[in-house]
Amino acid sequence: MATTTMQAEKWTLSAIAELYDAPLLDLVFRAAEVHRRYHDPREVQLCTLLSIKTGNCPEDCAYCPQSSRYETEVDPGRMMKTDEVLAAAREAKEAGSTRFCMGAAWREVTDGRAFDRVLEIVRGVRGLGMEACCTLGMLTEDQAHRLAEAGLSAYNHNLDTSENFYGQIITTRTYEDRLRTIANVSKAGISVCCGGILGLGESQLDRIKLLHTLANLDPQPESVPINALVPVEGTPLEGKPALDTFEWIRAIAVARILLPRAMVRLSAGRLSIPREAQALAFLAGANSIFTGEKLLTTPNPEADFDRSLLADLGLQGRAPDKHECPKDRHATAGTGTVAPEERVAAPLA
Ligand code: SAM
Ligand code: DTB
Ligand code: SF4
Repeated sequence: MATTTMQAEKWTLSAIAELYDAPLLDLVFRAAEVHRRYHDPREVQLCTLLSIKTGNCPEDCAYCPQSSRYETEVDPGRMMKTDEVLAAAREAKEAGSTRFCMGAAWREVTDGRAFDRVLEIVRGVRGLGMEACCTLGMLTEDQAHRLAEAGLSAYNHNLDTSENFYGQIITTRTYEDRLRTIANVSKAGISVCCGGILGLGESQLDRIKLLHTLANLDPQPESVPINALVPVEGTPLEGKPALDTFEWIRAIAVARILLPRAMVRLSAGRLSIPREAQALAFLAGANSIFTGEKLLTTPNPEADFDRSLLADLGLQGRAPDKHECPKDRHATAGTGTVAPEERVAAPLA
């Protein structure tokens, strides 16, 4: 495993396993306490995803409908034009999103026209006053610096699962490759968005190990997307049984306790999770959702569902001028979250 991004162990595997195995409601209660200490519990950040280059990806990620190795209904497309992307970003902003996340089905970024266009798009999204996040595959240090110069707020690159289980899901790149890109993003001063997927067929220990790796990254990711597998026809994981919703809540609660300052984002899979379970996820410390009818290629809850969910729970979308993303903080000094205590929460007694 790459050592550059690992810090002296802050959380041991056994302490995390103890947390993970606690009675569910004790765990949620503890996570809610941490959440309220570090964040405004009424606030949920709304994010919008856009696939700026869809399909034909050479990688073999077993969950992904965009891999060229699987026959799925995804229609591969050319890279979107800058104006088209910025029009979508404007629309997302009008619908209340404060973070615009752009995905490209690439193994890695290649220097040249496509990357130059990404830089132009990033400048455009930042010019709209939104946080800009990209997920473009592997990045070199130089490419990360160029994205930082263009004003990129955050880069999403997930570890997806434990190092042990990783080889059963992806064979075309290694965990080490993933960690190297994350280190390059950090070194360039861009916020790291790094999380995983639950429901791939991994064990509970794999989930604990993933959370252990995330918690001990140095610096810790500022954003942690928790995806529940969306099983897509044609992919090797099409028949996977649905994830147990309480396992989803457990992972969210543990992520909140281990990474108290991070935004914990409910990402893929919300469409098949009942609203009451989503409410419990907010109590357990989730504080961001992806809105809009589509994620990258798969469907997402409708705007009305999300509007009434937040209204019924007394939650509000984050205000457009409030920048929590550390990279963007200088833009609105004085709008920080509830003053956090420096100490890291201790494991459950
Ligand atoms: N190609 C880039 C990469 O892999 O880094 C970016 C795009 S990729 C779609 C971003 C993340 O979406 C993946 O790391 C994975 O966690 C998540 N994802 C993709 N397909 C999914 C699915 N069917 N269900 C749940 N999450 C999924
Ligand atoms: C992340 O962890 N989840 C988002 C975002 N980062 C890029 C993507 C979810 C994709 C779900 C499958 C699809 O819609 O293609
Ligand atoms: Fe390609 Fe990313 Fe999908 Fe893997 S997850 S197949 S790298 S688009």
